[in-house]
Amino acid sequence: MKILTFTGKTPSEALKKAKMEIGDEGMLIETKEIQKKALGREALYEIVIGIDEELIPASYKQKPLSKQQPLKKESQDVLYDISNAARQISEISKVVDDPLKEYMDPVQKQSISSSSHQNFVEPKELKEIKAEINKLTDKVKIIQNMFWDEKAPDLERQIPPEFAEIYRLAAQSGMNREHLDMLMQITLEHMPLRMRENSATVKRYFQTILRKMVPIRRETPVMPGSKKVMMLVGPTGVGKTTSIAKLAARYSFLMEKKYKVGLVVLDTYRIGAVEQLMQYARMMKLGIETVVDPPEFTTALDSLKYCDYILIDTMGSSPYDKNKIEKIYECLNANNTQYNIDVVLVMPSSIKYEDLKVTYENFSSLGIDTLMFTKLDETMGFGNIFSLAYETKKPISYFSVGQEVPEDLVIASSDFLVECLLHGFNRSKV
Ligand SMILES: Nc1nc2c(ncn2[C@@H]2O[C@H](COP(=O)(O)OP(=O)(O)OP(=O)(O)O)[C@@H](O)[C@H]2O)c(=O)[nH]1
Ligand SMILES: [Mg+2]
Repeated sequence: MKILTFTGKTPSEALKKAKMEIGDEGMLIETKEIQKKALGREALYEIVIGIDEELIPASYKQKPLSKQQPLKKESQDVLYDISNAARQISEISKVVDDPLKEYMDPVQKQSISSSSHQNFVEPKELKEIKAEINKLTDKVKIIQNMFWDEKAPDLERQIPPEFAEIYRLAAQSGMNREHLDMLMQITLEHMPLRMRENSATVKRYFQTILRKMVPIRRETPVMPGSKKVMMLVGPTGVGKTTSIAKLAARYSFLMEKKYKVGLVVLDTYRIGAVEQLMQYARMMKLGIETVVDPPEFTTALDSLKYCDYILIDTMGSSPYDKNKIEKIYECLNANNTQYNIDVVLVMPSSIKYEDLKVTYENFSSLGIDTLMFTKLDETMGFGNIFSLAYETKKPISYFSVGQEVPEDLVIASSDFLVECLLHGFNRSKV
């Protein structure tokens, strides 16, 4: 393989030069800023391309080595943890032929590979017409996106038109700007040259990166002889009690194995709150314990020791109400059983990223294990959810997508979240 370098005022300008000189066959290895923009001086970027020697067009004349830009060792102002990103990208590069293939079931994969082996040869003219139509469709999209009048961040000036659609979709999803720019930077730098041609392949690549970056806690059924204890905490009215009822129904009736489920209510200040869960417990014939003071917490857990799952409902607290959060903390502290309690922070997806972050910080003294997002049916943008999980590195365990018990509960998956983020919530895809 031959290593060639090209320079330009932006990475996309350098890329255009590369395409003009050596066509589309090269593989982008590195992009770096070799000269910072300063007063009266343009920035200068260098891209490094690897290409098989026999694919270099005869018309291409390589500059003598002395005239090429020196390769700098370190790149300044690194936006993100590059080693981490590179590891993820190298995983992604294994699936770049068709990033979606990774998520297909074996039957789908089989049918794709067997159909590709069939001897069907498309007539050349038809292929050309299809390619022209694809190019035209893409150009229309690019023109549409040029009318998008969002205030341009610095990075946007360097974004090639084919990336504009995905950038607009992600920006409108409520994703934190820094996260979006970082994701875009990774996509720009690591995407194989020949995938940059049209916005559909750019979108697929970006989706793959997003999927890899969402932390998800997979649901693992409780092992025989052990127990799962989950406590749902969060602001008032976010859907904790409703979610407990959905989870209780799921574990006791809806999984392959039927588990024994018990409920504990810490919310004893409001009669209504206890009554709400009591009704569900009666309907599903579940054991239920109420706790007024922290010392009763251990007794309540002990009396449900015959259960496989114990679900604990708590009083809703404003994220600023330190007293109520403190009360929950005292109960957790008073736990004298050997059970490990999974603390699930429940938050509505309908609030913006900054508010989710404040909520998370105020509840973090409870030692949050996973995140659960509710009311996905009441919002349009899902970038806030992605950003919170990405920023806090706390995995998402469940989504609640409506008021119906038990059906409006979704086991978290990165596929589902990325689909919501880019195309909105669609009940038929649940
Ligand atoms: N649209 C929609 N409504 C929901 C969802 N989850 C819960 N709700 C509704 O939100 C309201 C509050 O739900 P609760 O489960 O009582 O909320 P909570 O967090 O227990 O409230 P407090 O105990 O008062 O803190 C109810 O009307 C629920 O039906 C959801 O995913 N989507
Ligand atoms: Mg409640």
